[in-house]
Amino acid sequence: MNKIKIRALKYRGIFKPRVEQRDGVLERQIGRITIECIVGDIAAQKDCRAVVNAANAQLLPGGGVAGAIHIAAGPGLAVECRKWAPIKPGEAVMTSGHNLPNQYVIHCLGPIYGKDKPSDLLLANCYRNALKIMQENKIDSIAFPAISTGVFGYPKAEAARVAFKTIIDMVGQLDPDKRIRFVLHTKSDLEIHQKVLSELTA
Ligand code: AR6
Repeated sequence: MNKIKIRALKYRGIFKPRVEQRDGVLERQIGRITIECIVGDIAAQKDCRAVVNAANAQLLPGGGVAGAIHIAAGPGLAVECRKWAPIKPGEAVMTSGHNLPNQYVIHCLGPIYGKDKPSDLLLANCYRNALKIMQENKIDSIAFPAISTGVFGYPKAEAARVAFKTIIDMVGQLDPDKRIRFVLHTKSDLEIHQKVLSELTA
């Protein structure tokens, strides 16, 4: 959603960003959708119905997020993943959460920055497809990691901009009262995401 569209929605009273900042957590309300940014472990989000995996194409255990999720979920997750693999950059598929505290895992394959092109569109597809799955399955809360910003090398601020823009664009297609959380690995990643989200919704 571009600035003119946001201004028009603000004028019509649909888009009223409400900002709350507490204990380093940014919470932003867009319509009746809440976006939160926190520092934490993606595999320990007890209060989210679904958690997103920054997967590899084969949906196998890996490093980073994929390592944390598969370790916490147990071996049953890799077995269930076999029926969906391989997936392409930008795609998302859903499995159950196994031993994770979440009912579902949504696996997204982010683009390798500079190799899978156009990287921004492929990254946006990850967020769009994950939110479509969220909507279709009436999932009320979801936790995302910063897809592609680790091993896949996507610059963090650029990736955050793509992620938040995609979500803001989709707000009108989502049922109300959904909670979308970004779980960042470090305080500096949190600060980058907070800055970008604030700029996009100022
Ligand atoms: N919780 C939250 N964020 C994390 C965690 C965690 N436990 N661990 C890392 N991050 P990455 P990608 C951050 O590499 O770039 C895997 O090996 C990390 O600092 O997990 O999409 C897969 O098998 C970074 O900001 O995902 C794939 O082959 C972000 O999460 C490949 O890496 C994503 O880092 C996927 O690469």
